[in-house]
Amino acid sequence: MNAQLWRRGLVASVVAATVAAGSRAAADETTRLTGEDAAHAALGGGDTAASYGVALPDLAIAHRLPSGAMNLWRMPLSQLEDGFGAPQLVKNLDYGGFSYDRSVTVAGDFADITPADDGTADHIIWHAQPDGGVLLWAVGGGGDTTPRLWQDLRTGGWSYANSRPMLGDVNADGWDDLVVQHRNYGSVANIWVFLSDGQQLGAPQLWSTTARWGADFRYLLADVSGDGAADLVMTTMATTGIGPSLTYTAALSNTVSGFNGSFPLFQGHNSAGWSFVNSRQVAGDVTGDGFADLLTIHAQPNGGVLVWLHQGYLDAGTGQPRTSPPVVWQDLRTGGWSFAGSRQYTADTNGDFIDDLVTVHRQAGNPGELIWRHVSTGAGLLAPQVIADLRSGGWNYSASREGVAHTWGMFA
Ligand SMILES: [Ca+2]
Ligand SMILES: [Ca+2]
Ligand SMILES: [Ca+2]
Ligand SMILES: [Ca+2]
Repeated sequence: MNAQLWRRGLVASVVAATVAAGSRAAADETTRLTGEDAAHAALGGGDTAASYGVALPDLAIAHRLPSGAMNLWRMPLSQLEDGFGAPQLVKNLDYGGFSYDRSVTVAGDFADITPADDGTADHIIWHAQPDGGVLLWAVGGGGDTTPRLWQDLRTGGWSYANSRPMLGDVNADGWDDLVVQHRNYGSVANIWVFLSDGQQLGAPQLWSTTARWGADFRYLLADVSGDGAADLVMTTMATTGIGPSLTYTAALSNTVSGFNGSFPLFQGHNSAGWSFVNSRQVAGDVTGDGFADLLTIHAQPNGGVLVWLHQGYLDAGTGQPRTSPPVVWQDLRTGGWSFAGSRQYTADTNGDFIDDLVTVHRQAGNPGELIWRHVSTGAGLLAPQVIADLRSGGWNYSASREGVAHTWGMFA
């Protein structure tokens, strides 16, 4: 069963469960999935046994401490869960040389990192070493959040400065995999994949030797082909004045060993206002049809932001991934929205299997931040709603970074 059908199956079963119960499931009726649940492995593969699964995403936050070390936090992003919108401290890393500025943190659903892992966000810490290499640490959820050293990449040519870790489930087994863009030479980059086996990440595998490196290229992972495996989407800027100024191109995961092909998804001309520099990209299935959509978060000349939808689909003739012509999905040109002062993510915040937009926004005259959700109806975004007010309590927009871990639970 492909992801599209699988997702429809999920929606149908949950609607039935909701009707049977007479109301939307309450927070105490959901439990987290871990690898011990047979349903977990089925989530990525489309087994109908997982039809009671529900997204219980976490916003995972790394926050800089005055010492230069960091705290790791998680905040439930689904209204179905207890603690919705309330940050919880996962681990204080003010020891052992952990450095906020010398690391990148990536949150996901990588593995049951310890026997006590409860299925909440896993944090991968990609940490610079004095020799220029990298140590890869893993922090699970639950009662044991002591970092585990998973990989020693201080030799073998690994460079912290020339690498960028990302995540995506590239083999559709339900576990997130670590995907690292690593500069090879000049503007040429390799893509390395550390596959999860549900317990840890395996040795790096070379999945592409034709990726790019440099300030004109950005990558994200999203399943644009609808087979459940995350594909590699490249955002580029034209280097000539007359070319398109914002271009999206996909290479598709073959689910085993590589990203193949080069499928154009979007070309935006600078004469129409499209800008690589003045935009950022997030992906998610905000229309609920099983295909990842791309959202362009675009700064506006007079301030504010427009959110553009590029709806994903497969060309009926070729079977190749496409996106529909972009449409404005939300107009945030007024109301104080700032491109430079915000960061965007996607997550299903209300358990309807449609990804919603999440914005972390800086506040004028306050070091803290507000966290908003923009619930998708599948046909548009509802007015933004504050889900966490972090203007007090020591939160600092400029000294924190975050990501969404797409973790799962089930209806009891
Ligand atoms: Ca995987
Ligand atoms: Ca795919
Ligand atoms: Ca979609
Ligand atoms: Ca939703």
